[in-house]
Amino acid sequence: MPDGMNVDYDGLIPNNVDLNADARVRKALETWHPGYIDWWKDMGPEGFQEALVYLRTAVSVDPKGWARFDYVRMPDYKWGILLAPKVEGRLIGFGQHRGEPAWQEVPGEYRGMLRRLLTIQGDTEPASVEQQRFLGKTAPSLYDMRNLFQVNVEEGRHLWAMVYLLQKHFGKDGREEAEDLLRRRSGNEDSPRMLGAFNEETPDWVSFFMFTFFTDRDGKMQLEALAQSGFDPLSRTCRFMLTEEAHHMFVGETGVQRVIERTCAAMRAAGIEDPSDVERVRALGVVDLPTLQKKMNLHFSLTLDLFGNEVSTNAANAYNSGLKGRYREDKLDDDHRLLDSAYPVLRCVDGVIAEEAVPALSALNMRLRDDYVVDCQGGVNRWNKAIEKAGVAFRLTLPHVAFNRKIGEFSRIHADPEGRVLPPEQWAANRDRWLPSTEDNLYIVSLMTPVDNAGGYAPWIASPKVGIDNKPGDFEYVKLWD
Ligand code: BYC
Ligand code: FE
Ligand code: FE
Repeated sequence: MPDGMNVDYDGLIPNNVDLNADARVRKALETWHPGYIDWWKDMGPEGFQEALVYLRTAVSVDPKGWARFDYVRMPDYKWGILLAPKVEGRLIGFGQHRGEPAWQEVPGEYRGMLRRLLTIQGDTEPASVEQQRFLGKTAPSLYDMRNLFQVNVEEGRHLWAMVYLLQKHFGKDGREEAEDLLRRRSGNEDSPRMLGAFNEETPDWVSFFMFTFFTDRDGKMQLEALAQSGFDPLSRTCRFMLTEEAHHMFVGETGVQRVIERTCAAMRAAGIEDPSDVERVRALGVVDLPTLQKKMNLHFSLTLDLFGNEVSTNAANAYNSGLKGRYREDKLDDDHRLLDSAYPVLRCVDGVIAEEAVPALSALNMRLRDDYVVDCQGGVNRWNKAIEKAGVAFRLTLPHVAFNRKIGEFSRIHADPEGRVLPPEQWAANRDRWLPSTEDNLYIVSLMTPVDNAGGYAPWIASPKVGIDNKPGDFEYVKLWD
């Protein structure tokens, strides 16, 4: 069997990294474990720690059969450390070390940079669990509740994945970072999570679906870039995380799709032709499409901030050193060094947005963001197909990248969703047309009454086409009392 295919599933920490033979790291992880469980009980899904949830657990890294479905109490979930199998003879694919054997240990000169990347990646995982911790109480069905908890436990596992790398490869510094990952809290004034979007609230299920569509997709892009890493343990870790990430985006995309289906069906049944007749649509108890667009504008723009500055020496250094590649670097056809090439970047000079060619190395955040926007657009097109199929005259559109930004070129200006630069008064006067207003949010929150009978769905969302693990429609995905 190739290295990494054997999973020790029965110990305290299931793993395929032979923890039994590594007493130092094993001890560090076992020492960290109780703090993690305390964090999970404190900051994980509120009110459901005793419920039996029909969860998928990773028990192998074989692409065809790694999942086991069973009822589990979340604190008993087996958070394992699973790396994709080692590829023998793997070479570094880009940057100044291109062609050298991939590193199994951290190169001394890159310690700081790598530790920072692992810490930022690790920080987002528990942050999202914290942001979503109250949503169980308003789940529109047991199916959706189960999907929420599945996402939550897997984000917990992603934290384990980064903590393993920190503790294995960074000694005392790594153990301190691992402690800090349990100490910071989403939205906390004194010790917030590291990146902006992870300190925002996820107050309702429409936000949850938008978050898993847009923000988990940033996770996918960043993990894809790190999966290219010349530091082989990071690459292998990210490759396995990506198999889980696919489900998170499925939850987001199908969640929004089901909202759309329900809204369009209700409009048709009531004979409402005009999607912008918000008052009449809301009287039906469904999510009007203009508000869905505003939620999308919010989550898309918040997530764009996670790509950092358009022009970044951090990104250039991470690439040049072979630590963080481009999206699907191994499928690209160029010199993989980027010393002489340029890349077009949208910049804002004297209040005018225009394209400018900059050295490709410093434009890597921008490039990853561009790839991200293309990936988002695919999902939006599928949503629009559903609207079209229902015969409703409305289209969802991604706002311009300059809209509502807090990081980078556009953080200094205001722009409308079409990318026109606006004076501050005009932005203020129109903000509520483009982003959810207090009233919009109150309306959405008013829809969030829980439905917890097996097979039942809240009236604002359609039922899914297929069950999880092919279960029938009335399957009890969460046993609240037993
Ligand atoms: N908020 O040179 P720049 C996921 C800071 S999501 C606050 O442009 P760089 C998930 C930056 O730190 C994926 N600060 O930065 C999804 C830097 O500060 P210092 C998470 C920000 O490094 C859903 C300074 O500004 N993974 O997995 O090129 C659920 C200069 O900026 C922000 C990663 O992000 C911000 N948004 O780019 C669960 C991968 N943006 O050092 C999970 C690892 C920038 O000068 N991270 N700053 O004090 C990275 O690759 C990069 O750090 C970033 C930033 C892309 C985030
Ligand atoms: Fe994650
Ligand atoms: Fe995720």
